[in-house]
This record gives sequence, C-alpha cells and structure tokens, in this order.
Amino acid sequence: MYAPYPENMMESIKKVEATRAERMATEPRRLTADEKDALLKKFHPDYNPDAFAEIKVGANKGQKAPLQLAEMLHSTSRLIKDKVDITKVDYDVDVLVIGGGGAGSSCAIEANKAGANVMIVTKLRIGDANTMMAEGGIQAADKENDSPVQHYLDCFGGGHFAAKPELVKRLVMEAPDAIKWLNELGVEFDKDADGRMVTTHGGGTSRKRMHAAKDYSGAEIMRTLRDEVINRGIPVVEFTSAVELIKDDKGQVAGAVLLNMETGDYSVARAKTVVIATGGAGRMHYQGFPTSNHYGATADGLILGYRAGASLLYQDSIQYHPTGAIYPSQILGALVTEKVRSVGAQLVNANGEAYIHPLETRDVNASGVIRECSEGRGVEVPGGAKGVWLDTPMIEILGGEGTIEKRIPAMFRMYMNYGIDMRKVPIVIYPTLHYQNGGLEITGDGFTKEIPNLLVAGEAAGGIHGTNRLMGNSLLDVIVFGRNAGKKAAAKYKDV
Ligand code: MEZ
Repeated sequence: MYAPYPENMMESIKKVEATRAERMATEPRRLTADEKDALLKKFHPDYNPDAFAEIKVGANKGQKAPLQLAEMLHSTSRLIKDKVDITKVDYDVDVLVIGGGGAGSSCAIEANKAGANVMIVTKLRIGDANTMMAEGGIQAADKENDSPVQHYLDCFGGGHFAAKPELVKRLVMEAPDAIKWLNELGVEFDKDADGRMVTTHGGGTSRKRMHAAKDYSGAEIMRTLRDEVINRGIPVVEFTSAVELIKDDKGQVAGAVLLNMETGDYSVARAKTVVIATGGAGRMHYQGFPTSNHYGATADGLILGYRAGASLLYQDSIQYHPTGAIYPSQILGALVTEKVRSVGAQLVNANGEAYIHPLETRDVNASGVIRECSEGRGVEVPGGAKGVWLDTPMIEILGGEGTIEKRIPAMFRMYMNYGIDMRKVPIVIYPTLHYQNGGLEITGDGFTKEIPNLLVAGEAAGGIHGTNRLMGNSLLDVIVFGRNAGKKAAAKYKDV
C-alpha cells in the first residue's frame, strides 16, 4: 500500500490542463475530410476511400486486419502492373533494401561491406522508423553471470513458447557481437567509471542485460547507423515507396516497382536480391488502439510480401506496450519507456495499491492495467477514459543511483517542456499498440520460404518473439537480422 499522494498533485494536474486548453485554442487549422481525400487521390490515383472503410480506426476488425488489407491491395496491384513498364529499368542493383530504419540500415551496411552494389529505398526519410521510438535499451547476454542460453530461455518463455527456435537462437547467439558492432560504429552506451557497459533489468529478464544510451537508445542507434550509411556512400532513395515486388519467370524476386510519394511517378528497380525491412503496422490502429509507432508503420512489407506469395505468421498477435500516456493530456498517446519501470517507477491503481510487479512481461502488465480499469480500480481522467498511475516520483523515493533527470533525461526534458515535473506528478497510462509479433515467415537464415532471393528483416518478419516480445529484443532483432540479411544477400547475389 502506498503513502497517500501529495495533496497538491491535483493542483499541478489542473495547471497543466489549463496550459493545454490555451495551446489548443491556438492550434492551426486541420485538413477537412475532402481536402485529405483530394491529397490522397493525387498521390495514389487508385485510392478508393470506400475500400478502406473495412479497416478504419476503431472498426474492431480485430487481428485479421492485415490479411484483409493484403487481400484488398492484391486487386489494386494489377492496376499498378498495367501502368508500369517493368522492362524499363531505372535502378539496377545487386541488393535492394526496402526500408530505411534500423534493420534496413544494418542490412545495407553489411551488404556494402561485402562488396555488393546496394540501394535503400524508403517511404519517408532514412531513420523515420520505429527504431527511433524504442527508448529503453537493447538486450545482449555479454556479462559474466549471464549467457545466451539464459537469454534464450527468457525469450522463449516470455514469448509463450511460440517463437521459432532457430530464430531465437540466432537472436541471442549474435547479440553480444551486435553490441560490439554498434559500440565500434560509435553508439554511446551507458558506461560505469571504469568504462564498462552498464546493464539493467527489463520486463521479463532474469539477468541485467539491457544496454542503454540513457533513455534514447533507439535514437542513438539510428543516428549512428544513418551516419554509417551516409559515410559509406550507400544510395538512399527517400520519399519513395516500394509498391510491388517483381518476380522473374522462375518465380525468383527480381526487383520492385517504386512510387515517388512527392511526384506520383513510378520507377523500376532491378535487383538480384531484395530485403523487406519495412517495419511494423501500429499505424493501422488495430482494434481502435492508439499507438506508439511512427507514421510510416502501415504494414507495407506484409502487403508486398503477401502479394508476392510469401506466408504470414502470427498475424493474430499484437503487442500492447503497457505504458502509453493518457494523462496529463499534453502527452496523450506518447510512449513512456519501460526504462522508467527498470529504474523504479511503479504501476498504482486508484486505491493507491501497487498491484503488480512493474517488471512483469508486457502482456501481463498490459492486461493488468485493463483488469484494474474494468474492475473499478482505474483512475478516471478528464474525458472519462480510465488508466492507472505510473508513479514516476517513486524513482527517486525508491533510491538507486542518480536523479530522474540523469537517468531518463530525454523524457524528463520533454515532460518539463509541457510543464509536467515527473518528480512530482504521476502520469496516468493505458496500453498502447506497440509491436507486431507476427509478420512474414522466414527461415533461420532470414529468407522467405516461398520466394527465392527474398529476405525479410526487423519487425516485418514474424516468429522471432513468439506471441510476446521482451523489452529491448526489438532493437536487438533489427541489428541481428538486419546484419544477417545484408551478409546473406551479398553472398547470394553473385549466384543469381
Ligand atoms: O523494446 C522496446 O519496445 C522498448 C525498448 C521500448 C521502451 O519501452 O523503451
């Protein structure tokens, strides 16, 4: 049972609420629905708002949504083929990487190192990716009291024994080298006074194996990878989406049709191997949930792969991050990194009870929040939504090394900019759609089973985490499977 909350807490909350009201009053005009449709039609001539009604936010079509989307776009794909002459080649490369996040960049770096002519094509800009959003850290069993076997057991159990063993094995065995690689590329991991990397616990981990760059680990990793891609002179075609894979008469992947999002022009990339590294699908807002994902996370890779004939795995399994902010409302929808629970924050219901261990796995913590709310122990926020307190002031009360500002500086600063002092005001949270556990099915080597020379890396691939992912294993997965795809693609293109 907790000590009662400070009496002035509601005062602080009222103050930030007033600031928000002021800001909203000066908010710029938003596009009307007609204006939005006109814009979409300009860039996607085949756009048909009625076809999209099926997957509208809140339609609660549940976890079948990606399949519905894929089936729907299967028919429009024929239109693209009619419009584009695929014999007119605009780009001719050995390895085409679709996606400019952590997986795509790691892949391109390794392929380039191995001597392949590699090109990245990305719908937004390089680094606009969920890699940026993973704040808390990256896991690797590289300390004396730990081992990849222990890491394997944590992942396999945490993922409800549903992961593909050969994928988990690659993930954990190559994790220590992934950290070394990132460190050598220039990632500034947290270190102690003797220069040794500091590791902490994350949800569901039996050992302290979370390597972090404060609370901006993903951004630090992405910054480093992006610099490396640029320094190596790897061509990056930005604001260009791959809309269709091209296969040759043997059924092997042979390139992709690309769409320039700014001009609406199509182009053709011929490639000997193709890597799908397009990330997740959080922006599909399955079941009407808010999401922690970046704007580009719209299931693109799943659709590309599915339309070309690759199988999907565990599309019925989505991860909800337990701590999406719902109050104060300036930060509505923002991800509150799991790192805050690693360093002492607790989940507390309306009765002031810390009802769960904060470092339980994400599925347990997320369903715990929903249970507390549905059984009448939720904290009501203005507007009537319910959540539970994320008691960040506990970070300093529970002790440990360093102040909140030092341990989670990025989040602390961001909240301060909104007038919220995390040392004093607990935040109200509710689960937010965070990660697709499923994706395109891959073999232990990262290839799709059905389409020769097509690889998948990162969140677009399914089966690595089973039906629940542990914190810090996504940053790990993008590096391990991204690097693997780059090496495999580069080894393969010479035979094609
Ligand atoms: O692995 C993640 O999803 C992650 C590190 C997120 C976070 O809470 O920071």
